[in-house]
Amino acid sequence: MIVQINLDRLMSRIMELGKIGALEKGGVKRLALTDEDRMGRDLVCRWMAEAGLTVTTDLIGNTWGIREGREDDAPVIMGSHIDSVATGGLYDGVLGVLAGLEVIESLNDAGIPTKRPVGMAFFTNEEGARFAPDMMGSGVAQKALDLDEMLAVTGIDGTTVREELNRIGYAGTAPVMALRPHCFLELHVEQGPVLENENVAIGAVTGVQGISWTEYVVEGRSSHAGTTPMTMRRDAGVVAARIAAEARAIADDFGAPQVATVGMFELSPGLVNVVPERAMLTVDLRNTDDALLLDAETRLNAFAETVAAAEDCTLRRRSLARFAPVEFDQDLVAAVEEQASALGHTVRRMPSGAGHDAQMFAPNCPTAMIFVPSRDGLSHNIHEFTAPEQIGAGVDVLMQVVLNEAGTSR
Ligand code: HGY
Ligand code: MN
Ligand code: MN
Repeated sequence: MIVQINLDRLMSRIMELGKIGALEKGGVKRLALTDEDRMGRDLVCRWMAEAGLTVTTDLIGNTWGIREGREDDAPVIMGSHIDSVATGGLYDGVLGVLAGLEVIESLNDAGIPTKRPVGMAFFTNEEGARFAPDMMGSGVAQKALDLDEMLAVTGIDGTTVREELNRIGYAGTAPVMALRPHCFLELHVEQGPVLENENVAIGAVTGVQGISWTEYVVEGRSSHAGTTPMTMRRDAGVVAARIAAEARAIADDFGAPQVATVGMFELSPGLVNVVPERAMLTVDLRNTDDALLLDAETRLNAFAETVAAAEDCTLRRRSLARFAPVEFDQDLVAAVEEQASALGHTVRRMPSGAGHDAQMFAPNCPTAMIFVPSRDGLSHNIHEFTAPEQIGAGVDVLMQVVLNEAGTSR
């Protein structure tokens, strides 16, 4: 059975949601639990209610809507996130949430009942940019992360998750693990260059690589840039710079798929003529192989200790996120592949370089993801773009997998 989606409706909603937190030169800034996040949540909840869904919010703000099925059974759930990074695009996360809503509305339009209930969801703080770790809401919802610990997390602006969740009015009442899907499906932009480079329409995602986020704080002594002999310096900035260079050296030495990113780098007092007394940097290491990821972490931490001691500085290290690689359900991955081919789309299997809410559901229910291409492989960038026809192909595949999993009965 082929059910037509309304691509215009989906695209206009993506654009409308993109107006919330819109940046001057394009893209969005909708950091988790900010007013922009609240406004985005309110808009999507309005659309969910208009679609006749029963909407529920849990203790960490995850929100889902369910369309009843003929049988009161575990639902097929589609979902992703609507929070963004500070230089976010219009599609990261949003596509998976609104495509889920579009699948449901298209089923409504076509008057097609399903055996199983079908639902869609958005999860709190997938990005982890304001409050680490990432995939926080889905991690709590699937018991990979502890609710109280996450509510107590202090963000980069000094507020806590609990304070901000209450402030925006999305501290719900549904308990952890209230959402128990029959299976979980996430449509997402690839955010990398593979599909575009190979001119492939659909990615049948096999799993997600391991993720390690570490914050290093180096403390030395401020002193005069001109009068302090090099032998007397305790320069926290130099230590941080060496750690950052070593992170890149590890990625170069290990080779793909190892990646390393220094995303935050702060010096104090941060003045031209003062040797820095304090430095903070974050390092994001990822690899599809957990043993190699551990090697990378071990090498970097040992290096950091050595260079800090050599500069007579102290070093504090804090893990902000650590998720092992995840494999998706082989049958569901195969279903994505088969449905894409049956619809005439080119498709290839591939791992995800980015973290996703789906990885939190994978241990608890059959889970798979569908990728569509990202222009120039760009994401976490205001120029993130995927063409409507590429999005349409992804939603068509999502629809077919959902119909398969939910079962239809006239
Ligand atoms: O960091 C990630 O991979 C995701 O965007 N949260
Ligand atoms: Mn995302
Ligand atoms: Mn992202």
